[in-house]
Parts: sequence; structure tokens; C-alpha cells
Amino acid sequence: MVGRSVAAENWQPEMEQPEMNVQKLIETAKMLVADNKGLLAMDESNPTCNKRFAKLGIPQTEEARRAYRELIITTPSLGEYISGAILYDETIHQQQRNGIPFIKAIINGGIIPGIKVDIGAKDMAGHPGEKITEGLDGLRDRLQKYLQMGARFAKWRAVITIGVDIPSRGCIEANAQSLARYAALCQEAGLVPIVEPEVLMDGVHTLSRCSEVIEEVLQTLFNQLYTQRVMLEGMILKPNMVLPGLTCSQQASVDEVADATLNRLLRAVPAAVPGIAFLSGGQSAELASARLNAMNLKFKLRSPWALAFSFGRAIQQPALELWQGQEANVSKAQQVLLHRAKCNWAARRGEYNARMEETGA
Ligand code: 5MM
Repeated sequence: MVGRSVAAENWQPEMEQPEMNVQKLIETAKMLVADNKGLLAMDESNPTCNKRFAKLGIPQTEEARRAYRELIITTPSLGEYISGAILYDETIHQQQRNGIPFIKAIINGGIIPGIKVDIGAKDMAGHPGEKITEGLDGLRDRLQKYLQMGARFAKWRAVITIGVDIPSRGCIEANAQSLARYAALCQEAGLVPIVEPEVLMDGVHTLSRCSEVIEEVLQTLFNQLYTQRVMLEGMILKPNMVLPGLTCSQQASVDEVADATLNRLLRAVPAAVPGIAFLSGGQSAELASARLNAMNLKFKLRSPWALAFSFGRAIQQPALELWQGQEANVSKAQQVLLHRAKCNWAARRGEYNARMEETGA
């Protein structure tokens, strides 16, 4: 495992890559986790977005996806609780009905635009039941294009599955190396990389099995980030919380999840990383807020990094269910979306509680 200070001391950006604006990367990374705000993941690929629409009987069309993303982006005061929004390629090219480009509206709302740049997790050759994320070919050019459009950070998601005899070393190492190569290319381009190694919740595994896997994944990942000369101060880690599998007979309390998550992260994540922005991974919106709250309550003083959020479903799902594709429901759905953003902002302060859900305040 790489020592914390070694990664920072070895970093000689001005000499090695003069064109890289190190200070800007560090500032952007800090801004993404500042003021108790967090990221809104609205980067569902078309197949994922369509699947969620289909479940609610919403048409799976480009116009429906555009209208839904307009609902999110035009939510009044969203920038008070959300620091950055992760977009999908289709979305970053779209505009509001009044012609204002989404990316301009996001920036005007005080939110930093980001972009998902992986092209998805595919079956991994020789590794039944495991995935490898693709998208490195041509990435340097795509990053330039997104930077010119106004994006200031990017995101890449690797998927690790827990099951019988998996994850394998081959899968963990290949995904860690891809994440590190993506992160190095992002920093070269001047974009802050959000590094997302997601260990899926699906399965019967216990909390302790999940803990072990996450620690191994993170140790491997930070070795690769070091090897690929990624500047830890200019990135954000987006991991999942340590949880028992969805079908495990022994579920865990909010405090147990907070303890298991932070104990493993403290072992594996260097202090130079400015922030950890958790994904929600299919947890209910309320549980994701409660668990984030517990982590901040119990560990804020001991944690070297900001403990933030980069939730997709745990912010969007209640609003999507209310919207149902109907123009008449836009304002109500926006209120619900803002409420979830505010709950997670409160959770970062350790001030989230069940009363917030009752009053909607
Ligand atoms: C794990 O998914 C990411 C976070 O969302 P949740 O909080 O809902 O778990 C999310 O950013 C994800 O990477 C995007 O939705 C893109 O996913 P797909 O599957 O469409 O590539």
C-alpha cells in the first residue's frame, strides 16, 4: 500500500506536466465538497434512464429524458445544496424548452457541471459474472471537447460484484488500472476525476464480507492511482457505503454501517484526497441520508476528508415517481427533489433527522 505522504511528496506537476493547472484542479475538487453540499448524479445512460421511465409508464424518448432533466436543472435554489451535477453525453448537448443550453443553466444556478465519460461496464473476458468498464480509447479527445463545453469534472464508474469466488484479483486490478488511467487523463485535461469503484449491493454477502472486499478494492485502486501519477489532492473518491448484501439475512443498523464504512476507508484512503462523495447504490432515500448523517456525526472530527454525497436515485427517485412524465407535476416534483438535496446537506452537518421527512422542511 502506498504511504500517504509519499504520493503527495512525489508529485512534481510543474516540472513534469507544465500545462496542467494543478491549483485549479485542487480548487475545483475542494469546491465540489465545500459548504456541506454534494453532487447530484443525473448521468444515467439512456438504457438506465429508459428502464427507470418504463417502470413508471413514462415514454422512453429523447424528449421525455430532456423534459425530465430540465425539471431537475430548473429546480429553484438547487445550488444551495448541490455543488456539482454529473451529466450524460446526451444531456450535456440538450437545452431547455426556452433554448437555454442545460450547461449554461447549470452554471447560472451556481452548480459545477461534470460529465460521465465511461461507456459502460461490459462482461469481462475470462471472468464469468464480472464486469470491466470501457471508454479509454479516444478519451483524451472527448475530454477536450467536454472541457470546451464547460465541464469542470468527469466521472467513471467501475462495477465490482460479490459472489461465490468473486470478485477475482483479475477484475479488481483491471478496473483499478482503468480508473487510474482515466483519472490521469482527466487531470492532464484540467478536469477533476470522480473515481467511482462501486461494489454492488446485490447478493447474500454479510457486512463483514463487503468490508473486506471494499478494503481490497480501495487498496488496489490507490496503488494504481499512485502508479499512474494521479494527484490525490485533485480528485474525489465516489465509493459505496459498506453494507450487507440486499438478500443477506442479517441486515445492519445505521450506526453499524457508519462504523464499518469509516473504519475501512480510514485504512485505505490517503488523507490527501479532499473528499469522499458516497453513491447511494439503490438504498432508500431516507436510509442513505440517515447513514451519511451517522458518518458525519460520529467521524467528522476524525475524518481527514469531507464526507459528502454523490447520490443519483437517493435524490431523484421520489421526484421521478411524482413527476410521472406530466407537466402538471413539475413543480411538486421539484419541491421533493429540493427536499432530498436539503436532507443530504443536513446529513453532512450531522443535523438530519426523521422529523425532516415528516415536515418536508
Ligand atoms: C452507482 O450509480 C451512480 C450513483 O447513482 P446512485 O446514487 O443511484 O447509485 C450513478 O452516477 C451511475 O454511475 C449513473 O447513473 C450511470 O449509470 P449507468 O448504469 O447508466 O451507466
